[in-house]
Amino acid sequence: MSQAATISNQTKRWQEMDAAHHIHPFTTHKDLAQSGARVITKAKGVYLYDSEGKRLIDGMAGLWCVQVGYGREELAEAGYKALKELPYYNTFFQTTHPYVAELSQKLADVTPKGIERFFFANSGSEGNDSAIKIIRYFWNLQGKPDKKIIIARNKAYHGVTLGAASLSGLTSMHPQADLPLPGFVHIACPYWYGEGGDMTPEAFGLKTAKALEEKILELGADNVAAFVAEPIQGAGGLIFPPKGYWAEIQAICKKYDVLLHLDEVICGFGRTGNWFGADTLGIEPDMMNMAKGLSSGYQPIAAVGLGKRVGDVIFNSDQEWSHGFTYSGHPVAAAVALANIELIQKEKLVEKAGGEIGAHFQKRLAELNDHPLVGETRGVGLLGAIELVKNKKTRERFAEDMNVGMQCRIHCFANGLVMRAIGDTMVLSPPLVVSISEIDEIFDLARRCIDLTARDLGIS
Ligand code: PXG
Repeated sequence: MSQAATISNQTKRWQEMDAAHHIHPFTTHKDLAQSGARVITKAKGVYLYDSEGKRLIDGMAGLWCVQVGYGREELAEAGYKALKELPYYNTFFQTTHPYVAELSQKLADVTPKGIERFFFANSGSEGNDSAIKIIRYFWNLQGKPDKKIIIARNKAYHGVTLGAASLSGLTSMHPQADLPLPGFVHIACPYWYGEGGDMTPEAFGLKTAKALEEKILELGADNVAAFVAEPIQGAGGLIFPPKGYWAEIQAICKKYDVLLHLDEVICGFGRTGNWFGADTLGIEPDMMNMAKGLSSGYQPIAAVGLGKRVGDVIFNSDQEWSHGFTYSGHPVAAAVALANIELIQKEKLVEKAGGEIGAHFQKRLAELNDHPLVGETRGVGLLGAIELVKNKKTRERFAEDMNVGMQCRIHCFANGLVMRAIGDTMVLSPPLVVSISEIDEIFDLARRCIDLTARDLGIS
């Protein structure tokens, strides 16, 4: 992403300050210092603008989060009003405020049936860490203190705090901090395209679901507290569970009295064409985690939703629950989240993602299957993945060190499209406000960039 000699002095100054003093998430800083960070200065609708005035169409809604698009007055005004009226107060010590009370009620309305009570945190990671503590506390209150092991999946992404990173199954995250912590184990995920071999997707899905039962039996059901999973795995490569997978997983959880905690951080708030991934996939979780689309990324806020079983035990306890953040249910974040959900409802963004807009996105995505570099596309609603492969028939991959996905991503940036590369899987997750013509622009650019990648590789 070299921006070389022509960049302005202002951009250079920002890049220098940044290189000298800013530690970026998930970044190789040596490489960044050489190339200089791209400086994004403003955004509107589905478009980003950098400090050099270059326009990019944001095929990723930021980091899978800007459901309502950029620059929405309604959210800015809701935040401004709260900043003026109640810029801060906490929800500790028997206190509340209108913003968090109304947001809790709204979440009870839009989340799957049975999810009734909400704890607020400031990020998806904190939400999952809070969920882990809730799970442990629940079993302690139930008089089953041995029921503590949490099972998650390979390639899962649940965040970066010690607990959330321990849940995560992206193993590259673990060694730097000596993770996972004790008590977290991982099983196979239903990544049929990459790991399913000769099996049908359904048979492979069933096999990977049965891996949960095998692990529970190996550990002893009396020691297993919960299974934690994203409805559709996001940052691990957009992995869609084959038909039957979730039904089997839920039956296993019930059979062995293992709680099901669903991580809806990416799938929530319309992304899959329904309010939640649980709705799209027919999942009835005991509890769930939300962030990202909850505020469309306009404010840092997350929520852990509890169903009756877990919620009742904690609510009916005589003990104080010893957990909470200074900013749990922050008034400004809560006001913006509430305005965001109201806007999603008013503009029928969930219905659009599940209807005409989502259908057009999926049609354009599927058209890429004719490309010689594309092994498979998969998607639902406004989520889409494009697997770049060496051999379409055998599903053979390019060598990892060829960084084909990264090459494609570089072409995307150069051509004005933000498309994420997860290994050699290209991912799209645009704002839910995306129009038909903007979807066309995204896919026209995506095809051009995949063409350019194929040309680099000498494939036609
Ligand atoms: N759960 C899921 C399912 C996520 O996708 C988190 C938890 C953690 O949320 P916070 O707010 O703590 O980041 C996430 C976050 C990527 C990417 O490039 C994905 C995430 C975050 C950053 C980058 O795919 N997902």
